[in-house]
Amino acid sequence: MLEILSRSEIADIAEKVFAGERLSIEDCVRLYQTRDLLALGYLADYVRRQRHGDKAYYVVNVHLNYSNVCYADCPFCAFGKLPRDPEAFALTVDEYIERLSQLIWDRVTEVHIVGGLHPKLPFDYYVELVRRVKEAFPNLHIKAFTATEIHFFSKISGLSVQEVLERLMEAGLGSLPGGGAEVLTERIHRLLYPRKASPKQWLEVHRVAHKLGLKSNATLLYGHIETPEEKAQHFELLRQLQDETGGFMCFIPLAYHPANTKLGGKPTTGVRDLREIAIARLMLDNFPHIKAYWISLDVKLAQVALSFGADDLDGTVVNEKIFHMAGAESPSMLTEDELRRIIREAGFTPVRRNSVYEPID
Ligand code: V47
Repeated sequence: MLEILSRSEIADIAEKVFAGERLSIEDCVRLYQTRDLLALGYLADYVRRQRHGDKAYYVVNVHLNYSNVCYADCPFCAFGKLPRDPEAFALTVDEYIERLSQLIWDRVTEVHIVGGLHPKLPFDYYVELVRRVKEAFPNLHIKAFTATEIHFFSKISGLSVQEVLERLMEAGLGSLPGGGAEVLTERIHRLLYPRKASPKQWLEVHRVAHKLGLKSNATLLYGHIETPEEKAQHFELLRQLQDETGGFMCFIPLAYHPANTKLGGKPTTGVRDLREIAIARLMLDNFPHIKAYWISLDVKLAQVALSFGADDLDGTVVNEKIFHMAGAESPSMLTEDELRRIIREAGFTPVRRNSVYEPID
């Protein structure tokens, strides 16, 4: 074993990683405690290279939110607004199509559509939204609605989660993004997102989606009040579901941004961000992709994260609101040339992908 690892306080975990053994919850907690960031990064990079060699993926995509109205009022969120808030908005389907038309150009292959839990919009609005986007842009992959929104649609429509997903898939839904998971424990649910889908309900939506053949992602919101043990439990639940269904494509650790939130607190630091990426790669041994979301990490750190276990940078993004409302200082978009340059300068080969990680051109 390399000297950097054999002298490290995580030498025994390194042995497990090299032997291809699954790490335990206790291992995970120790990885959160180790001061040996380079040993941790080396291990994550080792696993990443076994899976993906020197490839680093990106997608040419756009984000467009249909509404920021949300009755959930989560204290960590700066995006959601109560209906009476002067900044609250909800686009009609016509307005949505009009705005989307202004963002789309010939290389865009994906639109990422999410919004708040709107107390008044009927389920038919969401079906119509997907149907009209697909009609207007038949080649676009529609990655839309977190498991939290899907669970909410089931509540407002009286349909089962399966029926909700089937209707959206018929209309043109292509995959589910990974938001709304926050931290999948009862304590964090009670304290930070009590009005939204519980850990069990969030996991169940993904289980049903995977059964229907719909691929999805998963996230973790870190850097607030969560403990290492709670994050270890989060990984364990995701890993178990992935063993069962194989339907997750990608995991995205999301750094909490405190500006303009009720929860407040301090932004995360670079070491913590790199640690989260590396631990995700090591714990989620059955997830193909780990995303360094440059909107959340900022571009320079996302580039370094490619050497700490990440293999995907998301994409051009354009028009991001959730993180920028909460103080993110990253740009609002990157061009494809910029993404490729960042990847090349980090020593990796850029691979443009579609929404299900197939390489294009
Ligand atoms: O679920 C909300 C998070 C998520 C804040 O699937 C915050 O490819 C930080 O899930 N600071 C939505 N984070 C974003 C999301 C996502 C983004 C990019 C790609 C994908 C994907 C998924 O944003 C929410 C919540 O966990 N969030 N407020 C905040 N103040």
